[in-house]
Amino acid sequence: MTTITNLPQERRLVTAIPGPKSTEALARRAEATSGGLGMAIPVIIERASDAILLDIDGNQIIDLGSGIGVTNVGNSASRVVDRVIEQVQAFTHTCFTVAPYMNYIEVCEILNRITPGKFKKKSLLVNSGAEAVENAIKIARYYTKRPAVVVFEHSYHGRTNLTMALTAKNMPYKDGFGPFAPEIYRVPMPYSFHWVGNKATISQDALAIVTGKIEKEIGAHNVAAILIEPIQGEGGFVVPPKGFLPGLSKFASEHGILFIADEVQTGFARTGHMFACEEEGVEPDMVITAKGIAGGLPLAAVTGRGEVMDSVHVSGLGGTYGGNPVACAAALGTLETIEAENLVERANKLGKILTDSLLGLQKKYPIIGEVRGRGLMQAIELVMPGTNEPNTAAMQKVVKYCQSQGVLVLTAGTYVNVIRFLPPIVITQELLLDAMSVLDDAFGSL
Ligand code: PLZ
Repeated sequence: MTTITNLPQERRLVTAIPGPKSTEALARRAEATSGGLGMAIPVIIERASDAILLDIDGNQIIDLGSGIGVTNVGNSASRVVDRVIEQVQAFTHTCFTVAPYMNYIEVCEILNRITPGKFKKKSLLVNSGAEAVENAIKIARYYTKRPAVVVFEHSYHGRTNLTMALTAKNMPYKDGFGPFAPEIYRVPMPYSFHWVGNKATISQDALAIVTGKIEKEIGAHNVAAILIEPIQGEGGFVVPPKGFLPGLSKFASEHGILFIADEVQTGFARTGHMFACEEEGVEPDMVITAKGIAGGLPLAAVTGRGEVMDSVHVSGLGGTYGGNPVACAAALGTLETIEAENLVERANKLGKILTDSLLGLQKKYPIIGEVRGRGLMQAIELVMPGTNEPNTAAMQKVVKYCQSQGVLVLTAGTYVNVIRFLPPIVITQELLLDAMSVLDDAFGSL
């Protein structure tokens, strides 16, 4: 059914970046769109397939960002496109809470089955990661009848009022946008690269600090939920030390606190598991998903214990577009692709190649302070050699160089010194290695 012709999976530059057509179009962008919007690469995209973005000047750019961890199955993946076309021709919208339809139910059935946790689960579909986080907190407060929510340093959960409060970093997310929602308590995150204590005992030490704060400063009986990203995304791909998440989840269940995993960036095969919590067998009471769920169409979900998800009164949850049928069709195509193309396994296999490349670069270039992450969610943190002091200037130069050579990489990090790699999981090995050789040249050019 698909009529699109896929782009050859190769990097090709025919103009400078940005080329003349993009330059002209970007002037219109500046004139027409809010100045509050950022831009990672200064080009205008005409089409894309798998891991290649084609700009309006004819440049083919390697995508190592997947639109921030969204197009895990590749851009315009054929199963997604086919199902979307079919759905859009059938009907585009009824509102699930007005007149329900099957693919919303099917997506929920799959989420209930594939998210971690061997217990009865139910799901709610919404439009964005932030909206899913908002709903998870609403439901957790309703179920527990408690007000407080515990979140972590370096966390990112969204840009709405509640999720800004949950997000750690001031600039650019929060500065000037307050006042923020109350009853949010931030606790330390075991970020080993910057941990000042003993790194050998970081997991136990951090757990002791976090649980101590919850008991002494908040009162565990006041806490509705502990909300955490199993690998922090925007914060700089901070991987919690082994034992931390299981310890936290155990503490939560001992105190009637719901353990909520924000798998918005880590979900859907990204880290070499379907969900990052699986790495240590953690079974959250609620899992929040978005991004990779629907191959680029706006969809997000809250999946949780049946009794928690059912505790809310009828019509207490909803929204006009949540679980839109076209987005649900895309999700079914996405989930089918992940399974059919063994993308969990592929994220592991390519992840090893990525780790090897990055560790190789670290040996050559001492400004790479740390290589971390799992599967195809990995990052390098740039420092002043021999220290853990952030090197933002080097990060900016490397990113700019990569762009000029047709490689799109994203940045991250509380200290603005992390380059992250989130390629589509379907990226070819050749393309990934080509991008790594450009990255090598970028460091060489410093
Ligand atoms: N939770 C863990 O990573 C979105 C933000 C991009 P939305 N991260 C990308 C930007 O600059 O706005 C994210 C996330 C985690 C929640 C969210 C929020 O998801 O779909 O962007 O609302």
